[in-house]
Amino acid sequence: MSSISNFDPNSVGLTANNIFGLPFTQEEASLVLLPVSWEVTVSYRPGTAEGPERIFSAAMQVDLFDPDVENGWQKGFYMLPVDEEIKDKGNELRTYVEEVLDFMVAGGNVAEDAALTEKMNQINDGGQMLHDWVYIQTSELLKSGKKVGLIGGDHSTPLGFIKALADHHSEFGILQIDAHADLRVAYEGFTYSHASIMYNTTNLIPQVSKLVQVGIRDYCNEELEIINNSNGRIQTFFDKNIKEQQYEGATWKAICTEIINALPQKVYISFDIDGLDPKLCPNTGTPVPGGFEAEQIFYLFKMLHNSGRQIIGFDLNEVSAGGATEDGIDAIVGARVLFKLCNYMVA
Ligand SMILES: [Mn+2]
Repeated sequence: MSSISNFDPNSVGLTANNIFGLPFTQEEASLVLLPVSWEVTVSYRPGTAEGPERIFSAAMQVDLFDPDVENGWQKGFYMLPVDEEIKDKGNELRTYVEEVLDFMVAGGNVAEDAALTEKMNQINDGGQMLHDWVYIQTSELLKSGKKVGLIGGDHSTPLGFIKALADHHSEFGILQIDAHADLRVAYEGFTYSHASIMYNTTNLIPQVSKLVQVGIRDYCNEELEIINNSNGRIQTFFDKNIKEQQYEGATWKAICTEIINALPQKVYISFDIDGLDPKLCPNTGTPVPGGFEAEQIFYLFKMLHNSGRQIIGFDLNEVSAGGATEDGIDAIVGARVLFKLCNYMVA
């Protein structure tokens, strides 16, 4: 351990250090974070490609004492640098998506326009390229014995990571915190849309034996049918039902128990920041009223950990740069969510 011996956890976060101001190198860290600055298919408001860098910056202010997981940081967390080539490619394809969407909302049929059809193909090829890139990056990290977390970008980014985990775990569940079901089939014609991540995951990765969705409050008929026809593989705890149970006296603890009981022993957490109340993520791509306080989800994580379940990986996505200020509330909340996820991952 090079710099850990003279590291003072009570001091300010040194900018020369890595995430949370920690002094670990990639080799020393037990948990490595892969940033994926990609938001090609974001439908409404861009900004989440800057998420990893803004979270990194805001994470310097996070205090290292966590009463739930004391000294988790001592296991070593390290965030890889943002891959600028991937980011540039994403930004280029993003302009194509804007063209396609402008054409579509004006009533145009992309299939009848040769130039836009070509761009559509390039967008979908780009999604496949990203999926393969994430798979390779995370596979290498897992093979080198690291625990891995992924920071988006939009919600399309973790597909390759979940596929890499499926090479190591024959059966696991996904705990998805989200305002949206993300079960659309090629939303807006984009195979690897952020709104299709859980459709793609459950469709392409049979090792995912269970998908437990929490906080869902914006979804369409097609998605509801997929849930209802999944033979229990997809179990959704809708925001409305959770709130109504609480209005009628159910405790959050009882609801968390129900959520956790729906999950198998091994759990992957997919955390879309828009699952929280939009006051905590006002600049995210598609904010929806309702959702949770951050500490409600931290309590769910605590109960998940106490249940003896193993967290095998996580992603945090859709955290936006959030306007002109250096670190908006979006990134400040994102950094704290990330710290909890890291701590429970190594606990
Ligand atoms: Mn989502």
